[in-house]
Amino acid sequence: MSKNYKDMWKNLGLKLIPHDALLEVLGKGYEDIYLTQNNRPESMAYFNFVMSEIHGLRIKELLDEKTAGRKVIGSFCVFVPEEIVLAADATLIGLCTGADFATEEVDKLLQRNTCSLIKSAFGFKVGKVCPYIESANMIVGENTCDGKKKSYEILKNLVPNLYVMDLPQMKSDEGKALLKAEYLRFKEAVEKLTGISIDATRLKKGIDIVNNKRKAIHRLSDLRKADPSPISGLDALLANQVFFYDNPVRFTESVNKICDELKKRIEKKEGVFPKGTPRILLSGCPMAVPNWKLPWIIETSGAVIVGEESCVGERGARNLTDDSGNTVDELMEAIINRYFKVDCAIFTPNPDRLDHIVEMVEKYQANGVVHYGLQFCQPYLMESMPVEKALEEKNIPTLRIDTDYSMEDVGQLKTRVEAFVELLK
Ligand code: BJ8
Repeated sequence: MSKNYKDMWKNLGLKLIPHDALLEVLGKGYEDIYLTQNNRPESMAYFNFVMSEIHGLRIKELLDEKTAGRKVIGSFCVFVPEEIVLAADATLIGLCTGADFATEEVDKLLQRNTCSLIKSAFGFKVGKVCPYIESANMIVGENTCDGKKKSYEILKNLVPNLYVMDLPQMKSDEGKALLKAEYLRFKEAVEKLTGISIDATRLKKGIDIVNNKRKAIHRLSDLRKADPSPISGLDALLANQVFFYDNPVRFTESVNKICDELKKRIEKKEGVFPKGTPRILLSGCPMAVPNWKLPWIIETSGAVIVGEESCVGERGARNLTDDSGNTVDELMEAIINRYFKVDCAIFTPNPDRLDHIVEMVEKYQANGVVHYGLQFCQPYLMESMPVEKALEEKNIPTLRIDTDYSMEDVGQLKTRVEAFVELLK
């Protein structure tokens, strides 16, 4: 970290000793997993910097924005529309959900059989180690899976500013009407929070910024079709993770810079792994920073990840918002249409997700799929069996992994992944 931020963290109410311990573990994990990779694109240096400053400079920037009158909104889900937040000159950030913390205290609040992602959000809050949640003027919870939905009833006692967004469970006309009503209610809440009335010009600008960010990620994904792959799955995942934290305009520029470098690498037939390395599509639950366990196991077992069918990946970033409307109503309609296509496993039935997985296997020329389900995540674990069956009927080898954030099962997972990679060879 470039500066000493202890006063800033203290003022945010963080507990400095556990926070220092967290940063040390995070830094060490990053060093061991990321900095030991061979042939990384040089432009990934930007992401090394972002990670080294994730609790430092980025938080300072958010606090400076707040001093200048902007509001910060935290979220746990890709259904929270960033376009609306930006239209009100506010900033949207993803909240920390990628590591275990304060587990004993969390066990006093949540059932043991709650997924790691939800437990992590609580751990960072009760452990007082997340500067993002402490900086947020509003925290948006969403009624997606039962675990999240019910946990917000508990979280509202721990934070002063929880806003709960209801979400549909079916892709029906009624479902879409519910999403519309909720997005209009959210727009009003954001206007109230910021004191800014969102007009068509503002909304168009918000759409433009988010679309550009998505276009950069689409470009990155497209370059991963090459064999040899010009970037590791770990690095591409990192870019998808930072998508939720960074200043959106700066992020877009940085990803486009990586893409320029990758284009040159492809022309020179340069890659991170040799040509012909087995190619894997990762599918399932989202992986938030610093959840790198499974990708790291895969890429140290002789395979390369070429795509993520995940909310931290293509499920979250695909589809642009149509910006051709000229009124707030038309643009809001476009936002609703775009988000209604997100095929999260909370929807029933959810055939689009399976089609998307198959489409991604073909597009990125994957040799097999690793389905990642977090233990106790009913929606994705329930879907994993039909997904595996359908893929195998198409002769696409599939490995189902159920895991959590602990490192206890690394040896066992490595053995299973290595056997799967051998099969792909
Ligand atoms: S749109 S995937 S970001 S809800 S892992 S908490 S589902 S029990 S995260 Fe998600 Fe939005 Fe859907 Fe995407 Fe529940 Fe499963 Fe835990 Fe999960």
